[in-house]
Parts: sequence; structure tokens; C-alpha cells
Amino acid sequence: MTILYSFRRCPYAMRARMALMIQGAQLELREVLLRDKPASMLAISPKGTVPVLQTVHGVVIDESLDIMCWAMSAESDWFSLLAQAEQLEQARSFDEKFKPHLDAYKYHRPGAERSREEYRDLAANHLDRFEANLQCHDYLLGTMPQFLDLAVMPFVRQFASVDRQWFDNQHRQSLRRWLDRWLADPLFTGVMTKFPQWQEGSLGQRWPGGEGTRAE
Ligand SMILES: N[C@@H](CCC(=O)N[C@@H](CS)C(=O)NCC(=O)O)C(=O)O
Repeated sequence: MTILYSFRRCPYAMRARMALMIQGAQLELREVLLRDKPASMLAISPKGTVPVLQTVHGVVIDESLDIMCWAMSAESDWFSLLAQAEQLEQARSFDEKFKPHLDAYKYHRPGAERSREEYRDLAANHLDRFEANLQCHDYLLGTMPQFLDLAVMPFVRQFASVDRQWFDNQHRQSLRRWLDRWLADPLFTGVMTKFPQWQEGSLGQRWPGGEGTRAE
């Protein structure tokens, strides 16, 4: 069976789980704690980040966007408005540019070069293009949800939740509505089930569809 090393609260793992949920194939989910990574995961992916997927044929995919592409057919509706290569390019660029500012905002250090608000605004600048698109239609690329929506949504969620009051009151209201729709979407809530930490040598969670505690 395909194995997924995952961490519930990791935005990279969330996007991978949503893609795998869409694929629908049963896999073994191994819930990881980042401070206590399993040796079997590090053995197949020494860089030590989640998510990590190991296929039944032993192929290891340890980049979240690659896992998404493995799970979602390039011919599917998720790529109907823009080809896979272009959506992937936009998602990669978002990761590179937005995430460092998000981290500097969320985990702001007292000695940092810029203030928390400056990092917040730098991150938010990357969201302006999304806001402009969402003022015209319900999803980032048009009237249907696409791969790009799934790829960036967990990071916009993380950004919003640093200071939800500020996010709710800023001018990007179409983005706020888009995020709220995703937060209530069964595709998202369905990948946020809580599972206990996987123990080396035991059988992980059969997923999707396993028992767990739905939360948040
Ligand atoms: N480029 C990787 C990044 C994954 C990543 O950085 N995940 C974080 C958790 S959200 C992680 O595993 N960090 C390692 C650690 O904190 O030890 C991907 O897209 O999968």
C-alpha cells in the first residue's frame, strides 16, 4: 500500500492530503511529529521534511507539489483552466516568494531586520493578484477550483490565522470570502482529522476513511 508520512498542521502536507483525497485511493497515513521523526521516513528521505509519499513500487516523492501532481491527473478538471506546467510554476513561485515573508511574520523574532507588520505587508503584497482575480470570479483562475487553489490555500489560511481580526478587516475581502469557503469545504475539513503519532513498526491509519477526531 502507498504510504504517506504526514503532519496534520503542516500546510505542505495539507495540500498533499487534499490532492490524495481527490485521488481517493486508500493509503497508509503515518502521522509524524516533527520533533520526533521516524527513522523509516528519514531512511527514504534524509532531508527530513513532510510530506513524504512512498508508492507501492517503492518510489519516494518528498516534495508536496510533486505529490499533488502524482495524485491528480494532468487531464483532470483541476487543470482545465490552465495547464499543469503553468499552475505548477505559479505554485512554486508562490512558495518561494510568499512563504519566507509568512514565516518572518508568523514567527517574528525581536532582532529581525523588519517589524512584524512589515513582514505581514510584504507577504500580503503577494496576495493582491489573487484578490484581483477573485473579484472577477469565485476561484483563483476562474469559475472552477483548480490545482492552484488547493496548493496555496493552506498557506493563505496560515497567514490569516496569525491575526484573524486584521485579515478580516483588510481590503482583500474577496480573498477572505474565498478562504472562508475553503475552510468550510469538505475537501479541506476532510483532511484535518486528528490521528495519534505513528509508532515505528506499527500499522498506520488507513486513509482516507479511517476513524479519527475531526477538529478545527
Ligand atoms: N518543499 C517542501 C517543504 C516541506 C516542509 O518544509 N515541511 C515542514 C513542515 S510544515 C517540515 O517538514 N519541516 C521540517 C522540520 O521542521 O523539521 C515540500 O513542499 O514538501
